[in-house]
Amino acid sequence: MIDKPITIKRVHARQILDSRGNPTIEVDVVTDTGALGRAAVPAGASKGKYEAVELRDGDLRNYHGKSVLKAVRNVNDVISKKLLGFNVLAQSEIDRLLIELDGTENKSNLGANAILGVSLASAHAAANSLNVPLFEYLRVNSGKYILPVPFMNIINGGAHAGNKLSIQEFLIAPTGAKSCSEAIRMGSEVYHTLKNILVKKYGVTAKNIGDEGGFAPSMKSTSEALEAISSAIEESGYRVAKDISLAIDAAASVFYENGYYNIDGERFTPLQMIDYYKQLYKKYKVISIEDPFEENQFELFRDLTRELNNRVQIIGDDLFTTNIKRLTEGIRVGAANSILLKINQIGTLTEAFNTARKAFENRYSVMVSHRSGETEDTSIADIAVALSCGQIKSGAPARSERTAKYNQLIRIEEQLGDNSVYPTNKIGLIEC
Ligand code: 2PG
Ligand code: MG
Repeated sequence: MIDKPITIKRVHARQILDSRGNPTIEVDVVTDTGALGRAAVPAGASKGKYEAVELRDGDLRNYHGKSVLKAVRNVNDVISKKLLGFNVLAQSEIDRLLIELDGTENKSNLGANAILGVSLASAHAAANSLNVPLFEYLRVNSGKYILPVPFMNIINGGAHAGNKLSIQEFLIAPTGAKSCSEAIRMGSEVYHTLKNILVKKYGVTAKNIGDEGGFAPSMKSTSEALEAISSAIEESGYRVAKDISLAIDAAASVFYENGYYNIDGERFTPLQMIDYYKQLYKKYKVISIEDPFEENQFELFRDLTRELNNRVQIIGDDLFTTNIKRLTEGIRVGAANSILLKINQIGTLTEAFNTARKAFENRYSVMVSHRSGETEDTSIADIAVALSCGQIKSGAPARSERTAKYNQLIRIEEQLGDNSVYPTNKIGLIEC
């Protein structure tokens, strides 16, 4: 379809702030036709051990050691020289060049943050130069687009909040909605009802929120959080598990220590943890469980997936870190049945898309995800639509860095009209 290359004329990085007020990198790529692509890179708090390296300067006089000026220089002095004149439409070649230039397995040389900024800004520049939306430029299938079910994180715990909840994220997924925008409306209604419930029970400080916009009340247990959310769903006029499903991200590496899981003041063996999750399914119909175990315990992920008989989506986040090698190992073992896709865990768009393809081929579902440190960049909304993976998590339906992605989905849905479907009553490969 495209015969004439459009070349890269300028690549420029700068340091900006993310949603936690920490520095991060933003990259501009400009083509010879004058198209601009811009991308900003997010950052995690509960990072997986196997993620590609996010380069930070470590100079304590500069943003408490968190500045990313070296990554910025790597783009402006090293990467940009190689990319000038390159065909912006050749995404996989751009990404290959970035990987080769870095030369390490974990992108520790140039920094995965520098590399992702360029990779993603190039895709934006390409899409803009062709005058098509990013989701169309990156799409992997033909036919109608599948819009994602939004998984909204409305109670924050773990590394994202200052309360005693061990589980990091309590999410709602409006599976009974008929469209993405209706799902967002349902989620927002429940969020506000939840606020009232929490304030009544825990006092006005329960309005305080965590890193992803969810409330961070001084709760002490998982069941307390799930009860409050279930009440909020019902008080908003919806049915738990029918209209709106519950989900969690345990981020269990954070509370794992020497063979035990320290959860909500108790000390559980791995077998007790399996039982614990089975109870959550039984009692609250939790439909999706992310990182139920520590990031090296493939066998436990396998056991839980089997025990729940694939009725629950078991997602590997820190387990897989969007890395095709780790996903391949998971597939071999039968660990989990779903993967969280975070482009900055691996560093280039091409690698992340290859990982997603590998998942689809092996009947693993894919959920595209934000990070706890975000920016106004909305690329993940387009990426979820481009992959037609049917699921996204972008935090609460509140705070601009979170709602920016949901708002972009509303726009995309409007733009696509009949050319898209919302997967009503479906979470990845699971009917619900
Ligand atoms: C997660 C993410 C995003 P972080 O664990 O799934 O919600 O958190 O970005 O802190 O790793
Ligand atoms: Mg996670």
